[in-house]
Amino acid sequence: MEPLLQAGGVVVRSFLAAGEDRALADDVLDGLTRPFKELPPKHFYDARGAELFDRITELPEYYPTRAEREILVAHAADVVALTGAGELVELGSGTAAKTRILLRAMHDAGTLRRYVPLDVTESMVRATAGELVQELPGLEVHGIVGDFERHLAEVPPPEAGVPRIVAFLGGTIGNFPPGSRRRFLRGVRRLLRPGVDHLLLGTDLVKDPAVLEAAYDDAAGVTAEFNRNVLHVLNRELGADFEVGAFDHVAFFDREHEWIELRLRAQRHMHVHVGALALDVAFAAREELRTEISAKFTRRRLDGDLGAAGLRLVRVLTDPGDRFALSLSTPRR
Ligand code: AVJ
Repeated sequence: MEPLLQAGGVVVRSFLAAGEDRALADDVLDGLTRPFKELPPKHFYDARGAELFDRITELPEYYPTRAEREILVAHAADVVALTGAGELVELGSGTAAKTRILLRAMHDAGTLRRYVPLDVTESMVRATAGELVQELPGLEVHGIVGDFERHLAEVPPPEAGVPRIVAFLGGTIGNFPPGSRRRFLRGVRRLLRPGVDHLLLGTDLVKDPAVLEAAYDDAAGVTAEFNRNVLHVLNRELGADFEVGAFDHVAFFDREHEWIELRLRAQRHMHVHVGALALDVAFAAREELRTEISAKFTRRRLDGDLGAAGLRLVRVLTDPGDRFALSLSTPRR
């Protein structure tokens, strides 16, 4: 893949190509032909889905984004002092709204060298890169347009003598089912040098189920729209004929697994045709399709998952309300 050079310290490389339609098609074929239907949450995020998610982060009920930002505002300087970081690699960087707080702290500490955002949305990687090199003179941005589940190996090697932080914020780690979560963390660990680099991980915390459920079933119905949006994606990208309004939004906290589940429940018996897959799918009345799990963490779960990936917890930072945690960990030698 040829690097696409822009002015002023920015390189953006794209690793997404025609293969993406294939990935969606495979996920849909796998997910809709099993007895318990399921779609992976990454397909929520077309342009409309990304905009709906942005609106979710502003909802009164959806506290994680605000809680994580509070932690960063209070502790970014400590994180930089503890790690000495000169490079920030961010997985799923999006608009990099919260990342700016960290980059600014690195700049203020005089350590800032390079920012490596990795995101599936090329326009966001480019826009963010352009803005940041303006805001932070001397910053190099090496953007990667890719999927953090498949393209971790495309992250450039660290520079000698420049400590790195790999940040995975927002609680997105909670979208992985338990087994793949640990596998993913092992992949992340390979980006880190023992004794030098750190993972900065955002995790939502277990709390009163009523608070959790409200965060995923807001009064304004934005999360319901976000959830149903995945059916619009399938209609458009795969020529499916989902009657989107005939699916109800369902959100509940599974106390045994300690995760939030989003589902779409068919209002009645239905047949759906997926043109691109020549696939017919039947939904029974009230049958549910799982669209997301969002795991909530305890200190124990965090320790367990990081430990299983060969990482050792260095610090756990929380907001004053103990709703969300940002943790720093480093490879065990
Ligand atoms: C972006 C995965 C962190 O799980 O809270 C928000 C996505 N889904 N409301 C989350 C989401 C419904 C969000 N993450």
